[in-house]
Amino acid sequence: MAALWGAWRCFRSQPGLCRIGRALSSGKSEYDLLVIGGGSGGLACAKEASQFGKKVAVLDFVDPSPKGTKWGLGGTCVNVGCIPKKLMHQAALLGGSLKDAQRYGWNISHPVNHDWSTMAKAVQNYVKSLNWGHRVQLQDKKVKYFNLKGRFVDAHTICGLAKGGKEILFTAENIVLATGGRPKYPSNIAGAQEYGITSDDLFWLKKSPGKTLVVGASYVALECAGFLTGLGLNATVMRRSIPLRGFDQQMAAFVTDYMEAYGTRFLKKCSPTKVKKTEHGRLRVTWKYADSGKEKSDEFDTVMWAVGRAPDTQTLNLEVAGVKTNPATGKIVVDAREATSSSHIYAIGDITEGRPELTPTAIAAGKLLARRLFGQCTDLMDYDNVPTTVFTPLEYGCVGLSEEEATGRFGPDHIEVYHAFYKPLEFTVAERDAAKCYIKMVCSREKEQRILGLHFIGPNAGEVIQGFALGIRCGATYSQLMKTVGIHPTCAEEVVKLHITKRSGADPTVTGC
Ligand code: FAD
Ligand code: NA7
Repeated sequence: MAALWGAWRCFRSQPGLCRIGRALSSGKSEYDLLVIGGGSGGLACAKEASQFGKKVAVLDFVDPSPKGTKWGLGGTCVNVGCIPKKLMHQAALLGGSLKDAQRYGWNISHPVNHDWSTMAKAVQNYVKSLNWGHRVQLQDKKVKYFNLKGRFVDAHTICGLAKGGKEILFTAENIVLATGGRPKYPSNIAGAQEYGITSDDLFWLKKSPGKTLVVGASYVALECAGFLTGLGLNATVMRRSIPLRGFDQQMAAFVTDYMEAYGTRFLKKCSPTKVKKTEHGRLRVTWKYADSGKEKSDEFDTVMWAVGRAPDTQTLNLEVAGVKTNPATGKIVVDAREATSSSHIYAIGDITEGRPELTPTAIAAGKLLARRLFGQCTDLMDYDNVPTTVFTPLEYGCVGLSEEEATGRFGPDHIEVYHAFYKPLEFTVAERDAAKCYIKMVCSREKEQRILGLHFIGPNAGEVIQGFALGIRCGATYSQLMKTVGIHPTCAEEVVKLHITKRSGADPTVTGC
């Protein structure tokens, strides 16, 4: 049997010839599970499936960015997302800590400079170690890894294309699509792709990006502009509408107000119209204001587009497998079991319609899917109350509904919003500005006041929100929270002390212990 399937696998030198092997596709599939995409979701699903003694393979392939940046196994989060982003955010925070340190008595000789190349090399080396770690884990768990770009030949057959053009055919009983997404470039702006970069490139730059324009205002844009500013670079955010669409807008305004007060320049209600290279090798960007129609321009060293991400579904040849996508987004339509319109083909993570684009949700969905497929498990992924954090200079963490969502869903008379402006103790001696350190908790107004959403701006926001997310998942109420003893002195204790309602109009500034 093994010999038969060895013969079945065709190894060819010309792309497109995979189709020839199709006649052999009767009989048992080679793999119990084949995963296309070795990122957060795909790797988690493959490793989990292998625990059930199943024969599992993962195909992962990274197309270089238009600027030629490429990376290894692990997907977006590891290579061009969460990990390098958080490390560069940390590098920026350390700059702030150096300033604080002097107030705390440390003698720091001046001038203090940041060296991009040193940081980038250290971050990139760490990412490479993670690439290696993923390969080792797959090997340990007996998951076969192929550095191939997958596409459907038919509903049970995948053709994997190697860098050099060679192809391998695979058959599988179950197929999981986890190919994630890639940053978009705007299509109608002259010079956008020729001269601009995206987050796929930023983290792999060997030299400092210098004066940078970041176009877009969602969390990728703000986080990147935030750490560039924190590293001492001149960073501008160009936004055409609201910041952090989808997040609580009062919190979003505090996040961007703080960034603006601490050095990030914001160009508002405008969009770029062209990018040109100057004779000195800089980039001249022209933009237009939506209200007045006036045009302005400025020179930058780097232009980074953070104008959204597109799911990597176009080259999968989904039609032959009967997998439906939403034509408006290109994302794969899945049901609560992550099943696509083709019953043995599943999709998880960023390529799926209507799911949060976050690593922990992709991982959890992948693991649960594997357990449902091969274990006795029937649990479905619950995408409600997923906590997240925006790693801007002043971090913003949240879980549950925004004030707007809660108001829209239940009506203003049926929700109670508790809030507080507080001062982190660390900020006092350091004489830091805490004007935007703010907590908001949205509760139902019924007797026990179930907590619907929690929003926190301040240091270590992710660490603060993570624990409360458990409470909210378990249906915590305001009265239970009030019985929770705080940990003193911390920022998180301010959550369990919230007592001023927005409705009261009282000053929510915390004074004293
Ligand atoms: P991915 O991790 O993108 O993996 C998909 C893999 O499939 C890639 O390796 C891709 O090259 C490969 N592939 C694509 N097509 C094929 C094919 N045809 N054949 C074989 N392989 C293929 N999330 C958080 O939770 N926290 C954060 O702080 C955070 N920060 C982020 C910062 C940035 C700048 C970005 C861009 C994203 C961030 N995210 C964050 C989101 C997170 O990275 C994604 O939600 C997550 O990586 C999605 O996982 P996935 O498995 O769906 O896909
Ligand atoms: P998002 O979340 O889709 O946001 C895109 C941002 O870019 C948003 O602020 C848009 O403004 C703006 N945008 C979109 N097109 C343009 C053009 N043409 N010109 C100017 N501004 C534009 O994308 P991200 O890449 O930041 O993040 C995607 C996901 O990746 C995110 O959920 C993370 O999980 C990781 P708008 O609000 O539409 O006016």
